[in-house]
Amino acid sequence: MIDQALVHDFNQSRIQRHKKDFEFLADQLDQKGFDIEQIVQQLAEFAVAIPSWALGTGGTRFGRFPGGGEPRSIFEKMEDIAVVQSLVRSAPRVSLHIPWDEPDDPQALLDFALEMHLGFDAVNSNTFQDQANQSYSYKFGSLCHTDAAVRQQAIEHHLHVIEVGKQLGSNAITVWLADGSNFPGQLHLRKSFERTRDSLIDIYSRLPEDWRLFTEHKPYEPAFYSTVVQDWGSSLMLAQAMGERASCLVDLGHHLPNANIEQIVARLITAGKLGGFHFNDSKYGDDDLTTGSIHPYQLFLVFNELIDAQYDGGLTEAPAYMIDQSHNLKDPIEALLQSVMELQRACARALLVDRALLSGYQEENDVLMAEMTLKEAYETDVRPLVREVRMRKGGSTDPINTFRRSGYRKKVNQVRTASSSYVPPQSL
Ligand code: PSV
Ligand code: MN
Repeated sequence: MIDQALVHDFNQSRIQRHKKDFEFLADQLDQKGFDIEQIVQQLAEFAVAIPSWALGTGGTRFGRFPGGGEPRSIFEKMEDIAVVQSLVRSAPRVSLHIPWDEPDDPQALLDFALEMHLGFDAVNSNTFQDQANQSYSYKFGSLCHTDAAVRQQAIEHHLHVIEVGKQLGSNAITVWLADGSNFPGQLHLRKSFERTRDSLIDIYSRLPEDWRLFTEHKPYEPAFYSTVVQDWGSSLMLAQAMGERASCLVDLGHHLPNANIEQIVARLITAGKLGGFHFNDSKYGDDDLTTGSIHPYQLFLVFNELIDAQYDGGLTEAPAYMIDQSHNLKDPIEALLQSVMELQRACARALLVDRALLSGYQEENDVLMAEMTLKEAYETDVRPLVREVRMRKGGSTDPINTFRRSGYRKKVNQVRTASSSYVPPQSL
């Protein structure tokens, strides 16, 4: 794992420079009426879950180019996640995909996680692929299927995922369905949605008291004509039909180009149904690019809605945050470090929006000054702030450099010798 002395020494080697930068920022913020200590405290609370499937090199349907030292088991994935956490200190939980990362012995996995100071976030079901030994195929859908026996099998899978999650101390399940059709006429649009709704109500009725259920929408892929849970409206209808503990999960990559995602976030907050996020980015149709790599301003605007609603009480419960990316070209650990750092920055910037000022400009319809107020926060160089937060929590001021210096990848490359045979699930 990462030697904490290395992290400490690395931070110390840059401490003078960092202190100067931090003091300069503190002074700048002070002049704007912000108490940097308060911002540090708020930012320190931000946490995002790491998905179990993001640690191996993903692939596209055209090929996969595996890197060295890929984790061969969920235990090795946990080790990699612990490395990420030890450097960024905002990634304390793991989100499992079942059956991709189903533990043979959940108690052993939980013990291992606790040893690594990790916990479990929302568990993810998988009815978008057929599994060995299952009786019916999901070729034509799962919870929406025309055949009640297939729906029942999918419902039971969800109950099983919840059962595994319970043993791991998780308290939420995310349901993403590939159900849909490729051709007009293939599916009855209303009936398929209604069957999905009824299946979900069935699952929800058996959800443990202290659990939440998130529905995740996606406009297309693998269904290319109609996806049953295609958009946030459909997702909201499902969450409302299920009940109070059901809400919607927004995957940033699951929108058609130019969709106003921050507005979708705002609408879901108003409906009291914003449950969680999957962070990533997208230029065209992919939903696996590194968070903030394409649309960093949009990421900031999403956080702006979240922080705004936290302040005015619109958001009573923190959404479940997770990174949902598949890494094809970058070292997965480095890409995750980069993503968490990007999220820390977006959150920091949103905390620096002068909300009283913004609200005043909005009331007066001063369009330009309202926009400039957002830009003022967005353009602040918050790097000293996020470095300080990471350092105070025991992490690194420069996670990627520290990771490279640690030689971790090289070490696991030698140990995980069977890595060439490892085949991670293909990215969806
Ligand atoms: C589907 O594209 C998705 O975003 C869902 O969250 C899946 O669970 C995840 O990707 C993994 O492929
Ligand atoms: Mn997702």
